[in-house]
Amino acid sequence: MKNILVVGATGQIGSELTMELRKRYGNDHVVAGYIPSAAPKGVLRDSGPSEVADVVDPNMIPEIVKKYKIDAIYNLAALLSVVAESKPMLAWNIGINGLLNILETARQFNCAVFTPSSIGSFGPTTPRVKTPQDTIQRPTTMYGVTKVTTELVSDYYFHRFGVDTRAVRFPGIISNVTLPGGGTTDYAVDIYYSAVKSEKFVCPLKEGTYMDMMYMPDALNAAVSLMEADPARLIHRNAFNIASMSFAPEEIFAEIKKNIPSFEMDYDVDPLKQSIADSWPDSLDDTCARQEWDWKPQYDLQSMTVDMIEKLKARKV
Ligand code: AKB
Repeated sequence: MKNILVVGATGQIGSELTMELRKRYGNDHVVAGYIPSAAPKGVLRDSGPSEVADVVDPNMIPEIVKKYKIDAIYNLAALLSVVAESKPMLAWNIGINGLLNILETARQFNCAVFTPSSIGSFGPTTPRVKTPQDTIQRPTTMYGVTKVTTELVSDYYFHRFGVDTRAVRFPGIISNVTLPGGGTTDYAVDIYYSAVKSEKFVCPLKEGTYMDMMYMPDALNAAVSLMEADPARLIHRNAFNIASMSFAPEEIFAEIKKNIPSFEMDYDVDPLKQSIADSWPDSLDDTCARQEWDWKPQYDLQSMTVDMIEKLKARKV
């Protein structure tokens, strides 16, 4: 990868991924693509080039790719699971029509493409615990439908046209920089902000709701390591299960309480979020990622919690 375009560069993952890529490949080699309602600010804006890059406009992506001689695209444009349920047509348009614009550009200009899938690509008939890499994918949300389609279309472009598409299935991502918005796993970020602000946290999911989660540094490392991996070793492409921790609300609460003993939590279950969470696996089996490109996470619930609290306190959120 020499010149990289990040589409969705101001979102939760995009904002940190763009900075990580600039660190690894040089500031001028990583273009932050954004939509006008979410323009980059601060260090993200000042540290390298940025361009309006709306995936649903078929002309914009090829123009940027030509201008900057892009050879790899990280496509992070998507609506998250909860908001996609209220705007299913928009979720499809951004997730799939946008993806096709990216893949067609990649085919024309010979770019590699990373478009993440998610634990949301699974559904209630998927084996729930240690979900295998290759298994039933019949999601019941529009988000999940777009993610399964993303996996299929990305594999299609690889097999049919030789486009170097690769992806992981992200769990809930926990970060101390940019807040997520409209996801089912967002509570696992919000809970840290409440704890650090000495507020009682009201959890929208009930006790015993297990989902896979991951700390942002591991998520960024997964995306970049997979894109750097030796293609000869890849049996799978779109998309790899990755995992580092799985917990229920009472477990993350207990871990935070070890660090902030006065912290309190209540439950007020949101029926939509709960039904989405109930349709997703409790934990994924990431053996294939470990075997095919040496995936290995660094953080568990305990070390992530210490770091999150330290970083949020330092930022005086
Ligand atoms: C969501 O909750 O929608 C996302 C995801 C797990 O893909 N964080």
